[in-house]
Amino acid sequence: MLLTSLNPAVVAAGADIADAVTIGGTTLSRSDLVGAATSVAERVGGASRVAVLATPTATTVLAITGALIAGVPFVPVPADVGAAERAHILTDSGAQAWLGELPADPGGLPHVPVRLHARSWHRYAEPHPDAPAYVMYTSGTTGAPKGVQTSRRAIAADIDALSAAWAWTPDDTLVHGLPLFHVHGLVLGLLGSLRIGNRFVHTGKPSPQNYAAANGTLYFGVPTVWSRVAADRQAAAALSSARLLVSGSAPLPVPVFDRLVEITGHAPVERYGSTESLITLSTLADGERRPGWVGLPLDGVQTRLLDDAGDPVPHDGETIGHLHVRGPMLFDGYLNRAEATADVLAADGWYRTGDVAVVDEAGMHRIVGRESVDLIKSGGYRIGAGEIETTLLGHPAVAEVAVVGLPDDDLGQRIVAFVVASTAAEAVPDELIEHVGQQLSAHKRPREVRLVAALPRNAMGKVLKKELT
Ligand code: MLC
Ligand code: AMP
Repeated sequence: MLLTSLNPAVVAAGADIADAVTIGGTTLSRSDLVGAATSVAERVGGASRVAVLATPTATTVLAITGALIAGVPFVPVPADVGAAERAHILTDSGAQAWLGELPADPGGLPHVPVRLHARSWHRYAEPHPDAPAYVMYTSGTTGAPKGVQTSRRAIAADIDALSAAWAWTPDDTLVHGLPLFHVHGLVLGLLGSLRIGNRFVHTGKPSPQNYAAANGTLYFGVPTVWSRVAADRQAAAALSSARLLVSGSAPLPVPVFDRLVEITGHAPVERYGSTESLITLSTLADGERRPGWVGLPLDGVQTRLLDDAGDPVPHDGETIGHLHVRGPMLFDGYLNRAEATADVLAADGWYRTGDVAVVDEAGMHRIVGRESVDLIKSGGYRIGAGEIETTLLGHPAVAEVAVVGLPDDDLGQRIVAFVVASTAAEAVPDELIEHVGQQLSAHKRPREVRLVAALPRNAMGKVLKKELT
C-alpha cells in the first residue's frame, strides 16, 4: 500500500465488500465504487480544479473519489449554498467544471456528469503526497470565506493518527449524517472510510431515529446531534451495541456526555480540530474520556499554549492560553491569500487556532472558548459574523447591523442579527433571514432578527457585542 493513498482501489485491494458505501438510498460495493470512480477519473483527468456540489448522494461520493483517483483537486460546495457565496467560491477557486450534482444555477460552468453504472479498471499512478486533495471554503471573522488548501499527505496523516487513537479498522461500520462539505463529514467520515476500508453509512439527516436504525460500530456527530440523541432514550439505547461514539466540531456539553454514558453505556470520545489543521487532539479508545476535555495530541502533533505576550503558560489544568498546533495534518495555506495565511500559519509550522485552552500535567486539553466573538459555531457550522453583516447591509432595509452567537441549548450558539432599520425600505425579519439564505447558504441564516433603535457602541464608535444578549 502506498503511504498516502486515498484511492480505495489501492488501499483495500483484494477484498470486495457488498455494502462498502450506503448513501442517499444507494449501496455501492467496493468494486462498484472503484470501477465507477475510476470511470469518473477518466472523464475529469487533466482538469486543474473541479467543483463538487456536496449533496449526500452516491453521485457526490463518486465525484470526490474519482477526483482523488485522478489527482484533480476538488472544491466541495455546500449543498445549501446561496448565490453570492457560490459565485465567490467558483471565482476564487478557479474551478473549471461541476463534477457530479449540478446546482440550480451552475454559474456558467460546464458540467461533467457522474454515471453510476459506468466502470473503468484503469490503474492510475498515485499522485505526489504533497499534491492538493481539495480546496475547502471556511469562514473567518470578516470577509468572504477563504479556500483552505489541504494535501493528500495531510489527510492520510490525520486518518492514520485517528485510526490509531480510536482503534478504527476495516471491521468497523462508520455511521454519520453530517454534510460532505466540511472536514467532519467529508475527511473523517468519507475519506477516512475510503482509506481504512471500513463500511460507510450516511444516514441523510442525522436524526436520533436514523442513527438508531443504522447498526454501526463507530458513530460521528456534532454536539447538536448528540444532544438530540441523548434526549431520545429509545434511540440512544439502540447505540449501546456500538463500539465508539465520537463527538467533535464544537464543545460537547457535560450533561449530554453524562446522559450518553447513562443510557448507552458509552463515554463519548471527544476530539478537536479545524478546517485548517484537521483533527489534532482526541481522547482515546483505550484511554481516559473526561467530560469537557478534548484529549491528547494525536500522533505527530505538538501543541503549545501562549499568553498575550507570546510566552508559554504552565500546563497546570487552569491557566488559559492561546492554543497553537503543529503536525503533519496541517493545511498548505489559504488559496490566493498569502497575507491571511501568514497571519495564522508561521514559517516554522505552528498554526494559531484562534481558540483558548488549558492543558493539564498529563497533556489533556480543554477548549475554553474562541478569541473572537465574531466566529460563531452553530450546530457545528463555523460562521463569520462579518459575512452575515455584510450581506445584511446589502439589503435596502438595513442601516446598521451586528451579528452575534447567543447561547443555545440545541445548537451551542444561535445566530442573532440586531438590525437598525433604514428609512429606505420596511425591515421585515423573515425577509432579512431569507435574504441571508439566498445569498450565503441556508445554514448561515440568522435564527432571529431583532429590530433595535440603536446598537450599543463605545466612545470610539465600535459596537459592544458583549452587550447584545
Ligand atoms: C434552520 N431552519 C430555519 C433556520 N435555520 N428556519 C428559519 N430560519 C432559520 N434561520 C429550519 C431548517 O431548514 C429545518 O427545516 C428546521 O429549521 C430544523 O433546522 P435545524 O434545527 O437547523 O436542524 P437541522 O437542519 O437538522 O440542523 C442541525 C444539524 C446541522 C446539527 C443537523 O446543524 C448540521 O448538519 N450540522 C453539522 C455541521 C458540521 O458538520 N460541522 C463540521 C465542521 S468541520 P426543515 O424543513 O428542513 O426541517 C469542523 C472540524 C471538526 O468543525 O473539528 O470537526
Ligand atoms: P471548523 O473550521 O468549522 O472545523 O471549525 C473549527 C473550530 O471548531 C475550532 O477552531 C474550534 O473553535 C471548534 N471546535 C472543533 N472541535 C471542537 C471541540 N471538540 N470542542 C470545542 N470546540 C471545537
